[in-house]
Amino acid sequence: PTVKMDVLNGKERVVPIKDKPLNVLDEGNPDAIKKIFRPTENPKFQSAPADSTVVRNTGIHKVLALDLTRDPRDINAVGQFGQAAVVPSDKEQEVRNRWNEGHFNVYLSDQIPVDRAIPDTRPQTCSESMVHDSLPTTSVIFCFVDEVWSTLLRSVHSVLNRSPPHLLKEIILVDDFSTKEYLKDNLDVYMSQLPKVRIVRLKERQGLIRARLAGAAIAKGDVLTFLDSHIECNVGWLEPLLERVYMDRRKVACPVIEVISDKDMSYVLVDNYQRGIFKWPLVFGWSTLSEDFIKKNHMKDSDPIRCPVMAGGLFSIDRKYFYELGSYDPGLDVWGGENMEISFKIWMCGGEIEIIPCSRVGHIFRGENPYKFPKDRQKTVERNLARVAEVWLDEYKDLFYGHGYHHLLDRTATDIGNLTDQIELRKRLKCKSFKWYLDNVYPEMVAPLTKAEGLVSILTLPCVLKPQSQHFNYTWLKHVRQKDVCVAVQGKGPHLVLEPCDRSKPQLRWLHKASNSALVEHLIVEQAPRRQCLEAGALGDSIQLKDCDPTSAYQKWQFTHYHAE
Ligand code: LR7
Ligand code: MN
Repeated sequence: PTVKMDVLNGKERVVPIKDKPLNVLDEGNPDAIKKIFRPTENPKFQSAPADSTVVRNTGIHKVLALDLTRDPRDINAVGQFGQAAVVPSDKEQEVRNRWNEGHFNVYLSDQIPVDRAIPDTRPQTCSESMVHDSLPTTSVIFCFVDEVWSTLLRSVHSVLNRSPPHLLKEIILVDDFSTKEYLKDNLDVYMSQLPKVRIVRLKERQGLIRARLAGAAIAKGDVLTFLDSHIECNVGWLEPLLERVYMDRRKVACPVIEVISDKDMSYVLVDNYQRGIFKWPLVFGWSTLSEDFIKKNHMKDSDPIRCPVMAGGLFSIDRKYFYELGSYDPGLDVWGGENMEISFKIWMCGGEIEIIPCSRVGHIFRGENPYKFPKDRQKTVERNLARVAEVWLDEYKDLFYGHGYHHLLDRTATDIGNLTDQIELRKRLKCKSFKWYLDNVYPEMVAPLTKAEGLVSILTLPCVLKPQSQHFNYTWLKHVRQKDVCVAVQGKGPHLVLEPCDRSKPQLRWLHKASNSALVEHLIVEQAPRRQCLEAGALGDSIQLKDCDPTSAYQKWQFTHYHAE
């Protein structure tokens, strides 16, 4: 018999369907695809009147605007049409009590129908865009750990309700060893009414990266589509993604990620022309294309946007291509950094990453991860990033370590694991250099290899611009460096030597610290038994390490030229 979970009490019981069933396409019915649905209309939003008629025999058609939530069961339901839901004043305490279950308004999420309608937020011009009749199929993969029940269901239903059934091969739910009871038998029972949904249970916590790999390993679709487990796919979201992959299998297509408010669960449309970028030390961010760029390239708001990096959670990739690229580095743990890894890998090894504005998916952005990290969160993410830096950044990895991650260079304190396979993979795929990536994919990125250029010498000598033997760079790793040698403290000092630069040795690191004015700066050994300063001698005498004396003119050092940071 058909069953449905009572969402509010879904953790406890399974109830027979009495009212109108959930909006689920009849997958056995080949005519279902011919039903024409118009996108949700909400006067608050500019709605693209996509024409969903399939133009037969031309090989192409306008994007199907299939939306089974167009005529929702309960138009007065909380949060219906993606509108802000209001918390009654006597429920505010409950909202607070339940917040940490998901780090968003779990109370409201549970009130909102799992198949609510949301506004069609696509740019107007999307109604004109055409896609091929013979698009590849996709497996949608959701990984989750302790996801909120109503949110997980809403994610799944949004895919079923707004994807052309012939393109949706399956939905794979990968349970990354959740601890919540309701995600066990109840989830099995609930999903058993949805023939396209498969559940994979991991036997121990793997983290989202290896969980995605477990989902991909059993996927049968031509294309893998990864999604976070607290999303709502918008009308027409799938075909534009598959179209890009179909046109070129090395294109990796991301939807525009819109915002589902963590506070009131409203669906908020985001600005156009955003692309994914990173800043040092490998921090993901969004950046709006400049008006000049848009004008120069005659861009429409529906045109694909090339992205130096992807956000990570939502994208479609040709399944075979994913494996040709070596999928993800399986040595990445739990959360973080995998979006950098796959982005650099895609671009440097011959692919492309695009945001497709006609494809839109809402995502609940949360202040904190609602699940536990098996090890320290900070250390896990740092370690992942160090793996990425070591494999992909070439000489630019100094910039990564130099922005607050010096401590990762001490490999006795941070074991980043074995990288042989990843380095081999990069060689085998004949991937381009990080310099190529910066020059060609992300030329706006400021990536100076040295922080400053100036004059310093182990002996105190009159300054001459040539020969180069007087030229030293103060680098991002805090080295005072000339080509491959660095200024180092010999033993406990006070004498200095030039040694081969070695990023792991603390005695090679100098703190160049501005004191009274921007021009006078001390060079202090950071990790000597005590902080000591570099002191010039009389002409011809050696430079030595001495106790710091803020008033001494002999301890003030100036680098004559700084690169912009
Ligand atoms: O151990 C874990 N096991 C899991 O299965 C940890 C997480 N997960 C699941 C989790 O339940 C969720 O469905 O993995 C998914 C992503 O985890 P989130 O939602 O906690 O991540 P996030 O949205 O905070 O972070 C973004 O960056 C991550 C870096 O590793 C991933 O790439 C996420 O997929 C990614 N999310 C997005 O790109 C959505 C837009 C956010 C932005 C910007
Ligand atoms: Mn997320």
